[in-house]
Amino acid sequence: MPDFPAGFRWGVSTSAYQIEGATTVDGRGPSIWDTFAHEPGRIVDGSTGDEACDHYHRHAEDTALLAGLGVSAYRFSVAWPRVQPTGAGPAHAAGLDFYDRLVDGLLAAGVDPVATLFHWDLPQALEDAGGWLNRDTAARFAEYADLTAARLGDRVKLWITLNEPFIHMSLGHGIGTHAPGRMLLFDAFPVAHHQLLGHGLAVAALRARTASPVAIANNYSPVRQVGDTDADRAAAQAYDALHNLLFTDPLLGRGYPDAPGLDPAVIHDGDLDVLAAPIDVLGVNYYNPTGIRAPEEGSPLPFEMVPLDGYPRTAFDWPVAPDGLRELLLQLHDRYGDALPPVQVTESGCAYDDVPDAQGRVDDPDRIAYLDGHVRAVHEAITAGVPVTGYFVWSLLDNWEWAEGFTKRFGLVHVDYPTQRRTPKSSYAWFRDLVRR
Ligand code: IFM
Repeated sequence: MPDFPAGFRWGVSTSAYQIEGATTVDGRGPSIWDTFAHEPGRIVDGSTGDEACDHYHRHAEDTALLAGLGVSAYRFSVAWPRVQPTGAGPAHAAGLDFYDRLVDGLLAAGVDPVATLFHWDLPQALEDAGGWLNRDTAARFAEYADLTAARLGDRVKLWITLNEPFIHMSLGHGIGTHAPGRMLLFDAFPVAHHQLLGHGLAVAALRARTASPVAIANNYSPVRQVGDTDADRAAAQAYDALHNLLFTDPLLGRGYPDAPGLDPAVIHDGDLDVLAAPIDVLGVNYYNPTGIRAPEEGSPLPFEMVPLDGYPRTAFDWPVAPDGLRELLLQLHDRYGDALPPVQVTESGCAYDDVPDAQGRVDDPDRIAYLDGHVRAVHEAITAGVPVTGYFVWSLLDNWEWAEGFTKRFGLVHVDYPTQRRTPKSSYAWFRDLVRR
C-alpha cells in the first residue's frame, strides 16, 4: 500500500438507528424508522432497530474496539428523537447525556468524535406535520443542531449535517422502500430542497456554537451509460443530475442543475444563498457505479437502471468497482475546481455473508480485497491532485441495514445478534495494520 499524506484521517462510520437499540429508553421519542420498521412487510426479515447492536448500553465495549483498531476518528450519528423527542422544544438532557458519555469515552481513547446530525431518523411528530415536505422542518433541524452543538460543540471534531439526502429523498419519499414510505416519484423534490435548506440553516447554527469544521455527507454513484443512442445519453444525464449534482451544485454555489422533478416554486428568494453557506469538508459516500439506459416506452422514469456486467458482486449484488471511486473523486475535482473543499470519504464498504468458523473466527477476504481496492483508488485520486483528507469504512459493526434488516453484514466486527457478542473479522486486523502503517 502506498503512503498517505501525514494527518490523513482514518475512521469508521455507523448511524444511530442501525446500532443503538434502546429506542424507548431515557425518554427517546419515536422516529419515522420506528414506525416504518414496525409495519408488516416493510423489512425483509421482519426485524426492527428496537435492539439493533444494543450500542446504547455497550458503547464502552465498542469504543474499546475503536481504540484497538487505532482509527483517528469515529463517525456516529445523533438520534434527533433523543435530543427532541417530539422534534421541538428544549433539549432533552437524558438523551444528550448518552452522547456526552460516548464523546468523552472516544476522546479518552484518543479517537476524534465526528457527529452526523441527521441519518434519516426524523422524529415521528415532525413527520406527522408533513416531514421534509414541510418547509418548517428545515427550521426545526437548525434548532436541533443548535441544541446539540450547545452540549457537544466543545468536543466534536467534525460536524456532518445530513447523511445522504439523495437516498432519503429517493428511497424514503420517491419509491417508498425506506421510511417514511412515501411514493411521490418526482413530486419528492421539496424533500431535496428542504433538506438542503435545513443543512444551510444548520451550518449557521453550528458556526455560532463551535469552531469545529462542518460538512455534509452525500452519496455519489458515477453513471455508466449503457447503449449509445441519444435517448441513452439523455437518460444518463438525467440520472447523473438527480443522483450526483442535485445535492452538490447548489451547495457549492452553482444553483440547481437541470434535474427531473425540479420545481422552482419550492425555492424561495434567498434560499440559494442559505444553501451555499461555505462548508469545510465535503463528505463522499461511495459504494458502486450505476448502469443507466433509456427507459421503455411508457415508463414513469426518464431512465432505466441496468446491472453492470464484468464486476465481482457483493451480497447486496452491488458491483465491486474501485475505479468508480477514483473516477468520482476526479469528476468532483474537475466540476467544482477551487470551489471544492477538502473531501473525506465518509462511507466506503461492502456487505458479505460472513459466518464464524468452527473456532469462532470470521475470515472475510472479499471485504479486505474490496477495501484494499478502494483505499488505493483514493490514493490515486490524491496523486492526481484531488484534496482527499480522510477515509471512513462503513461500518465498525455488522448492523441493522434498513429495509434489509439483519440480512446484510457490513462490519469489520461480526455481531451475533442473539448474544450481542462482537468478534473482530480478519478485515478488522487488516484495517488496523493499514492504519498503523
Ligand atoms: O447502511 C447504509 C448507511 O446507513 C448509509 N449509506 C449506505 C449504507 C449501506 O447501505
